[in-house]
Amino acid sequence: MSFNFEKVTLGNTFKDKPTSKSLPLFYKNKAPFTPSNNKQKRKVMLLKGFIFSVALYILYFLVSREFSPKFQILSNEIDWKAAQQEVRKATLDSWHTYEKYGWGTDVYHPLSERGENMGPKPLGWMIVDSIDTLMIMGCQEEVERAQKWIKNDLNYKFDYYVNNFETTIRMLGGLLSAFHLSGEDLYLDKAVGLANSLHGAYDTPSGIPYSSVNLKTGVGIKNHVDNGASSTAEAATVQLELRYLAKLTGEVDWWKISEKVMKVLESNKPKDGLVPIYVSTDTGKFQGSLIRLGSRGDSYYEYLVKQYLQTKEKETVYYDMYREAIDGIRSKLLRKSYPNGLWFIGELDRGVFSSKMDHLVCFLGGTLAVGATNGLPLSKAKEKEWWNKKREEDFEFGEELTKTCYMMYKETELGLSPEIVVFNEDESIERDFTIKKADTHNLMRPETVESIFYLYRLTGDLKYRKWGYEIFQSFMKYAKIVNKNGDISFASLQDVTSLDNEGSPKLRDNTESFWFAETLKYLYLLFDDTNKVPLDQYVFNTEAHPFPKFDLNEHLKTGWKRS
Ligand code: DMJ
Repeated sequence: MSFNFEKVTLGNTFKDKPTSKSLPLFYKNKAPFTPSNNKQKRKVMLLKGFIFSVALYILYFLVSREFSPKFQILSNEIDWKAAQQEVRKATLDSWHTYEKYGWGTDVYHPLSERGENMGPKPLGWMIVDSIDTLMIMGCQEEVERAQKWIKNDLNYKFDYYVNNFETTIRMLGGLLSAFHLSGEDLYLDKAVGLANSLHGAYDTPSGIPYSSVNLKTGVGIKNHVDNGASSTAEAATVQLELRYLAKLTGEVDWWKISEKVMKVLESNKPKDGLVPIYVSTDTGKFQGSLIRLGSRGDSYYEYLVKQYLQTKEKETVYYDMYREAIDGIRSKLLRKSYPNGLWFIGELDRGVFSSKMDHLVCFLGGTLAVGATNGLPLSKAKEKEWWNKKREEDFEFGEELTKTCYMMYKETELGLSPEIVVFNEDESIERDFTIKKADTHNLMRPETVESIFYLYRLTGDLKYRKWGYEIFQSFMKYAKIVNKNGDISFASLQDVTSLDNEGSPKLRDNTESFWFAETLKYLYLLFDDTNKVPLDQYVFNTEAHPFPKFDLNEHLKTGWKRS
């Protein structure tokens, strides 16, 4: 088999190299040296030496203030190529352990060293979600084994109910990007088979998909809880995948069913562009009043702007909806914590604000940044005629939110973020956020390193690489386990606020597939100097599977207008 790595390195113009903006001040402002005689020359040199030392000291002072003693090592030079190889090695080490003890199964338990399927047969949860990460990292042998497994052991026609959204973003998304990166028809064939099995989920009175669908019969079923409503984010986070499938196969139906969902959601005329997190499959009306950018709400906002980007900024209807939503988030959900003024996004229920923020919300920093620049480096975007104050503000918002998310790691005992924090606005309390006992876990989620990756790519500011490296180091220190045979795995953490009585991290017996699909991929790309997967040519789906942007045509174009 052959991989078309040409494709992933397309547009290899080193856009992510630091720009002059990120160079030290003394380097940028260096004046031409024109001494009139030797004595004067020596004086000038001495003076320069002095200024240089002072500048170095100030720089050192600022850097060591920024990074707490825990991360002091990072004030020294980091070899980014080596950092990238460290990420690749961590990926391969843990992948090999999965191959050894859990090969082919959907769920891997690293403590008990066993795999398990979710249904009667495997869905490829681990392998399909991870294969494009292995391709991007150039892990040829591992990809070959995964491809063989997909060819021989993966068949989506069996009697089992899957979650339509999760299966679409992870499995369909994984197969489509594997097809794009490798050019192997196998992946597209499997993607079409899977999409056909999922199709029944859209067969609802409103067009809003059911939460679950039977792979064999194609019959969709309503959510068992929440009055049968689907999550808004789940309904509105299948569009990138279905549109790309339509583009590749020419089957316009995929385009239409995904577009219909957006039209129905929009017909609710959400106030300030903010949507409640449940929607009825019968009526297409929102249910309840809880609004948040965490679970069940998050990727609705992400896919608004990404649908616009995917189609090379031609479908402005989605940008309009996004614009409205971001303005709504800014006016209704954005606040600053006390004492350090960290920008955070709270939740709203029946108009009542709560300062709780899920780690899941951390995707928004990167989305805001890439949405502001259309995937161009910030300096280039600023030269475009479409650059404006709103985009400038979005970018700043993205940077501030990403800083907050980084602080959610930096401020815990283990240097890893909890699942949820509660921000403080009370001036009598000297802590920016607190963590409830039930929320101290960390599933090795990607959202913060995802945003850090976007911001590094778009600004070239090395601070972002350093932040990403710190987080990676914390995973290496606390989530990594080595068994008696020397096999390495990474496990979710039960509690990022403390160690157990023996001084060891408290772990959960689970490795989420998004650890491979997203967290490790974004870290690898963060340290990449070759602009792999250029952001002006690709959109990442919400599970970090990259799809190329493409042109509309007479069949694939916006078929609706805002109500
Ligand atoms: C992933 O499956 C996706 O990133 C999704 O959008 C949100 N949750 C997980 C990762 O945290």
